[in-house]
Amino acid sequence: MSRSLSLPASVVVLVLLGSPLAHAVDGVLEINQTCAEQTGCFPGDAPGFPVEITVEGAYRLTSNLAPPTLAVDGITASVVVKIDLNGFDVKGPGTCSGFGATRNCTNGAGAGIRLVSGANVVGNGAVRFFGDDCIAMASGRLHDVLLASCGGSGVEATDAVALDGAQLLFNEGDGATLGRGSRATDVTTQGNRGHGLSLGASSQARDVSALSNGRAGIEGLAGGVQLERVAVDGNLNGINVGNASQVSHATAGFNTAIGIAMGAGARLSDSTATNNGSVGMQVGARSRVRDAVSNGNTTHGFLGLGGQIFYTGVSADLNGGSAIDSPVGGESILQSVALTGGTTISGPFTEFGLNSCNGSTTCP
Ligand SMILES: [Ca+2]
Repeated sequence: MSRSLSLPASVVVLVLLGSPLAHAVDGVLEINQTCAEQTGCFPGDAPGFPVEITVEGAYRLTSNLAPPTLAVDGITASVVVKIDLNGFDVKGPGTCSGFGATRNCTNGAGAGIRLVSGANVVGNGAVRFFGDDCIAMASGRLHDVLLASCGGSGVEATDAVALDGAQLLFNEGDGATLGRGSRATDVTTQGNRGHGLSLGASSQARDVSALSNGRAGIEGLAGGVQLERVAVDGNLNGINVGNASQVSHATAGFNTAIGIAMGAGARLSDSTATNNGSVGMQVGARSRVRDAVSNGNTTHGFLGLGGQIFYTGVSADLNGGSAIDSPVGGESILQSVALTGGTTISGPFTEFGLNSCNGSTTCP
C-alpha cells in the first residue's frame, strides 16, 4: 500500500516543471523571480533578465525581482501594458552614497522598468538601485510608487505622464523628468542629485514636497506650468519655472539660491519665501504678484527682471537687499504693500491704494 502514500513520479516531475512557470489569474499574467531566472515568465520571454513583455495586457508581480547585474533591465515592454507591482520591490544591485548635490550611485545600462510604448500603467510597489532610470517610459500613469537610489532618474518620461502618489528619493538624476502636459499629485521628492521634479511645458503639479535636491525642487523652464500647494525646502532653487506660469499656495524656505523664480507673465499668489540664500521671489516682466510674503532672504525680497509688474497685498521684511527691486523696463504698480527693511524699493513705481514703506504711507 505504500504506493498510495506517495505521488507517482510522473506527477512529481510535472509539478516541479510547472511550478516556476507563471500563469494567468483572471487574465493577469504573473511575473516572479523564479520564472524570470529559470523558464521565462510567458511566451516571448526567454529565461534570464530582463523579463520581456511582448503581448499587450495586464501583468502582476508575485515576488520581488532582483536582476543580477547593472547592465540589464528588470522588466522591458515593447507594447502597452498594465503592471501591478503588487507591493513588491524591483531591486537592482546598485549602491549609492551622498545626498542631494553629492548623491552618487553606481551607473549602468539597466533600468528597473523600461516601457517603450505609450499609455502604460504601473503602480503599487518599489523600484530601486538600478544603474539607469528606475522607470524609463514614454507616457501613461504611475501611481503609488517608491522610486529610489537609481543611477539615472526615478522616472524619465519623454511624454505626458500622470504621476499620482510617488516617493522619489535619492536618485543620481532627477526625482522625475516628465514630458509636456504631465500632471503630478501627492509627490514627495527628496535628496536627488538633479531636480526634484522636472516638468515639461503646460504641466501641472499640486501637493508636492521637494526637499534637499541638488538642483531645483521643481523645475519647468519650458513654461506654462501650474503649481499649487507645493513646499520646496533646502534645494538649490526652490521653484524655477518659465514664462506664463502660475504658482499658488507655495512655500519656499532655506533654498541655497532663489526661493521662487518665474519667467515673464507670471501669476504668483498666496505664497511665502523665507530664508533663501538669494532672492525670495523673482518674476519677469508683466507679472502679477498677489498676497505673497518674502522675509529673511539673503538678497531682495522681490526681484522683477522686467517692468510693468503688479504687486498687490505683498509684504517683505528682514531681507538683505531691497524689499522690492525692479530696476528695468517700465513702471511697476504697488497696491496695499507693506515693506520694511533697509531699502524698501528700488526702481520706478506707481502707487495706489494703501501702502506702507517703513511706516510711511508714501513709498520712495
Ligand atoms: Ca527574460
